Amino acid sequence: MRVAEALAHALKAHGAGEVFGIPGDFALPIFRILEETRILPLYTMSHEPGVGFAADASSRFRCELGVALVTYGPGALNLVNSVAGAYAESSPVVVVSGAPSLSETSGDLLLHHQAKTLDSQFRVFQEITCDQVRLDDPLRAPAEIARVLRSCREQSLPVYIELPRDVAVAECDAVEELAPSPFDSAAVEECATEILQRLRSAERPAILVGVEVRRYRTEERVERLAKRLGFPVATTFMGRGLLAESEERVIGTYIGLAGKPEVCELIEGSDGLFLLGVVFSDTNFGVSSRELDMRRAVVASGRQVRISHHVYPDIPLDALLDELLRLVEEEPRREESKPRSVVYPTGLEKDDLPISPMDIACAVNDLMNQHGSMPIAADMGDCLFTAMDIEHTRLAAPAYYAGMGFGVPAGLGIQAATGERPLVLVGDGAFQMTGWELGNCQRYGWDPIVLLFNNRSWEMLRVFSPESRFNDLDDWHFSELAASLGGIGERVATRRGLAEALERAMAARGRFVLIEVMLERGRISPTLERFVQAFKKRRDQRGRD
Ligand code: S1T
Ligand code: MG
Repeated sequence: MRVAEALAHALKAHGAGEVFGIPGDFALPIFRILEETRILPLYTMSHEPGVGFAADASSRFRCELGVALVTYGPGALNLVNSVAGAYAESSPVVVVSGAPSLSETSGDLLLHHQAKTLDSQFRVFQEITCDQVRLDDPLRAPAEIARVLRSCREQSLPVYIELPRDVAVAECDAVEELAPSPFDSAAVEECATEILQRLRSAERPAILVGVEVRRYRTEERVERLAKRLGFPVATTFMGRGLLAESEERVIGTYIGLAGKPEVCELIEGSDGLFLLGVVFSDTNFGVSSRELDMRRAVVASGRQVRISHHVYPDIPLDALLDELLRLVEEEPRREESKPRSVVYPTGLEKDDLPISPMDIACAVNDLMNQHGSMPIAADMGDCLFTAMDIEHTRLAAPAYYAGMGFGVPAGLGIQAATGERPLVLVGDGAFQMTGWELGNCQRYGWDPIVLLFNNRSWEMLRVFSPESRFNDLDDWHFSELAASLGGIGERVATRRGLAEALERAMAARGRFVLIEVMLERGRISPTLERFVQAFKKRRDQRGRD
């Protein structure tokens, strides 16, 4: 079999469900082989950042590898930001880049698409992936592919595969999947026992879950554990959407002072906090009112467990949860309390008043109560903070890396990966970056509902710098673009208009619906308001230190 074929089979065997990409001459053989063999469905998009975001969202939703296939040079380098975001937020994206043939690289001339040296691209990706390979020998290729794909899955981080165009069509053996990396089960047992002792001696134990819980497919196990122990669960900001399908065990999302006070109190007041799969970032923790009591906390993330002042290295999250469950399920069941979750707004007044971000959350809650929950992709901007008042449902968003442009292509990735119709939340600034990708919906029959928060502004920046005029944007009348991109567009400015447009959108299947929601500048969500206040307070505190 040809190397590109072996790679496609291996991607599929390791869990990839599809390939997103944009071709180029150095990648053409790989594209041709994919199209001809149909090993995995292939979706092309318009700009490589969108390819990366779609692959990232697919991996977040399916908890499997996402694949981005691009050409050498401008294609791959256009992907850098999306892959950096995937790295920051622990999303296992496989980057496959075409490359010049070995014979092409030996001449004196510079090759087209070459930046500084022929290795520049490899080195750039070394910085934002956990494992890399240049497949320049068909004999070694199967073992190298197996190694890199195992790293991607086990570390839940992006990897980079460079495939020269002549090697793509050379013959090689099939890829044999490697066995999982070994770990010490006695260490896992001791660690789990110690964790339970700690948590049980606490008066106010609580569990805080982060993205790794989903990446390692352990949501259901965490839910069982929390239920069995009777502990309340909150998600981090980045982990919003985790355990969305569990029976109301998640009480809400912890964002320090920016979040709901009851969640803040539960987490910051805990004397036995179990942080599971949590990434320590400023948006997750930077706005807390006081330090979390880390001396009494247990932190399981990045394949290690930290308890007070000691560390257990090499403890896979799934093995740890299996052991914890084995221990607690041996014991008699305890009376379990059901925590009360945050209450979300519903019952939007259908009047002619202007729309606030909170009204959008309310309208979406009404819609989902009526028609069932939808997966959500949110961009960076006030739309993400508004999502904190939308019922806890499956969500993909760049909550830590905070890169704009994720929302629309991520929505397409979700629909490709799950077949479900997604809801996309996006600001006008972010839509200017990647909104065009909606034009690809018609080819594949995708029909996301897009709620575009149009405040003609980079509003989130305005709150930090109210005096600046550079945050003003023009009114682009985005809804008028929808028809030429193959979708339906509506522009709404009243609460009645919004509720009715959403109902119409639900009824319209087969084409994307873009609802351009007009918002006055300065009208921001309560969560963003609190976030900004908390951030400013910390900044001022630091200034005094
Ligand atoms: N460029 C990219 C790719 N990502 C970013 N996060 C930024 C720049 C900086 C930035 C923000 S928030 C923001 C910018 C430009 C404004 C967003 O505007 P819009 O999408 O219209 O949403 P809203 O009006 O609700 O703010 C961050 C966080 O640094
Ligand atoms: Mg805006």
